[in-house]
Amino acid sequence: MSKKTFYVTTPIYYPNDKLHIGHTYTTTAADAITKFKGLQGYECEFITGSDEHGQKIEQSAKKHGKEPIEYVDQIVESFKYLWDKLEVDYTEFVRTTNEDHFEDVKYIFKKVYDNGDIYKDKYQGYYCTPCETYWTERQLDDEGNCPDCNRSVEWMEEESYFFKMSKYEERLLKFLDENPDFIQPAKRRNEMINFIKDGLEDLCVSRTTFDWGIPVPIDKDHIIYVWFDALTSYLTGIGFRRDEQKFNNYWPADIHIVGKDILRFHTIIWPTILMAADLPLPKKVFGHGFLLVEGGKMSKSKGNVIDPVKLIDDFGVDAVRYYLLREIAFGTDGSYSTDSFIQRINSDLANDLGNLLNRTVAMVDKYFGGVVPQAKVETEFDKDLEEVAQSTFKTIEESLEGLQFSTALEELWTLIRRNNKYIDQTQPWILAKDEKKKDELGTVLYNLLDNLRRVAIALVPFLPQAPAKMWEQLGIEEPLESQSWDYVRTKGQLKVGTKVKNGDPIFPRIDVEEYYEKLEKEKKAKEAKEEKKMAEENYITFDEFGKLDLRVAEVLEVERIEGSNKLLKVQVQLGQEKRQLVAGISKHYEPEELAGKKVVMVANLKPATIFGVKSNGMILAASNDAGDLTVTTVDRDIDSGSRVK
Ligand code: ME8
Repeated sequence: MSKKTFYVTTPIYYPNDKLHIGHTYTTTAADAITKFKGLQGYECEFITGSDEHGQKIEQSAKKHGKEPIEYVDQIVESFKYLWDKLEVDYTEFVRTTNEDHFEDVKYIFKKVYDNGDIYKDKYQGYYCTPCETYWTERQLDDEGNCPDCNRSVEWMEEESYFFKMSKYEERLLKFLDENPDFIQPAKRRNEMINFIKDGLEDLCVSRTTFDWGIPVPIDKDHIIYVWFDALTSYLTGIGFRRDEQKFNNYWPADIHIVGKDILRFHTIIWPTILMAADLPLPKKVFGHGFLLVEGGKMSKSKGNVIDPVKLIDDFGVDAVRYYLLREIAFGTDGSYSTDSFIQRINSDLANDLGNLLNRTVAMVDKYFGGVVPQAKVETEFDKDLEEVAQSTFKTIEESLEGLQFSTALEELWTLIRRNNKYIDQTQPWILAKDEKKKDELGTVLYNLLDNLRRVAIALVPFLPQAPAKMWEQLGIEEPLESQSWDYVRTKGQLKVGTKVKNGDPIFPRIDVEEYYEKLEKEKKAKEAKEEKKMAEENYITFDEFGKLDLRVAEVLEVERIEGSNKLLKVQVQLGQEKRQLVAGISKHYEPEELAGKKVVMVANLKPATIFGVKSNGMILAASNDAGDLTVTTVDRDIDSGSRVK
């Protein structure tokens, strides 16, 4: 019998900045579905990576004074650090700068070329560098900007290679018709179909305006279009052309999970490239919704970008993953807010789940000396309890088939709450008072513990840490890793006689006010640190600048200082006051040239004696490297003594 396999991918993200909570959302979803399939006995491949070529990356590197590879190396490390913190178990991380990938991209390009589907022509169009996409005038938005990201575009003309995408229009429409589940969710499917029906144009698949990329195999002067390069990573990751068996086991991919922003690339460009390369198409592409922050788009300029590393540090990895998967229906946009985050964690994790575990284990300790009792009799509530469990697990299976993580978790919490209700219904503390009810008490506690066992396993795809903590408190000896979905569906797998271990609450409640106070403190500490850093970097603060007393002074008399070829003795009028100062400008000004000018001077410079002459102030002058010098005068006439700020 052939092995059951499952292959899922995330987009390979651009390493031009740190990843934020939006990227974390996609990867968490991919990890959860992989772990669920793993529980169901599938052998899984889960590929993520980094999309490292293109003009945008080249420009970012330049801005940071780095070579592209040096620049991306460092950012890719931050990606991997985040995935480790998120406890994401990808099986391969594909970097597009990796040699295998280079060869795969060149191979696919050559294959499509040899099949007669790539030709050379001249390209003209409006180019959006951040999106690495050409647009026609008709496609631009009302302001003449990129229709995808609304940033400005540049008119470009270049000789390019073109992929005959238009040739595949009919075939793609037929494929979409025959595979109605290919594009998920369904509402996006119609958008894509309409886009195709508007007419597919041939796609420009090479560039000559930058070097940072994979050269066209038949023409070194051209670089392969970054999307052609990036999409091929889905083949690289599973051993394309290097490990035939593995590739055949996993390709076509079961699902590409992407954001709605790049669905078009995955449901139009990618399938047509695969058709032209004689490769099977992926089974599904899911374009999920976007994560907004307090209702708006996340952006650096707004300063509302949520850093997942900070969130994990503050609340733990389970909380972050739970929130992302539970709060927003996969496929629709959703809004992150700190309030909703804390509320969700407190009510679901701390209250419902944490309390159920705590109360149950404490009662087993109290009434049975910590030893799992036998379920000898049945209570009147057991049948319903098990019915809820069965329907919960069935719904979880069905919802996860369609990547409906929030429904799956909502359903699991129905079961958790049903167990809490079971405690209220059976009232173990009353049963405990009556020796004749001991068996009934045993049944109640056994059922609760056994359901907690099932919940712990069912949570494995979603929460990386809590299931192990629950397992520990339940005292189960078999390793959690050895458990499968069958153990979730089957009741009564908990061994009687197991010794439970009462422990700390697995989800302590978060105090909202305390958290905001902590954020405020951190903000202040950060500001203080930045201020200190600025001072260290020779910035002066506004207050420091205010210490300078700059004034307009009128030059009254000037004479050379004997014995010096540089210095002039200058008398100035400073409002009501007369001052004498020494200026080192005699190589640039004749004394009579200066008299009568209104110049800017530092009036509160500590007095000094220079060449035996008292100097009380300093005239400002500008000079350049060539040695030219000019004193600073004022543009319009103004009283001497006026303050310069
Ligand atoms: O597009 N909400 O990379 P990218 C939800 N390199 N998801 C979000 C999000 C948000 N606010 N912001 C980003 C690229 N994402 C290409 C991919 S694949 C062959 C090449 C997620 O770094 C979402 O999955 O711009 C989106 O599609 C992806 O990050 C874009 O990542």
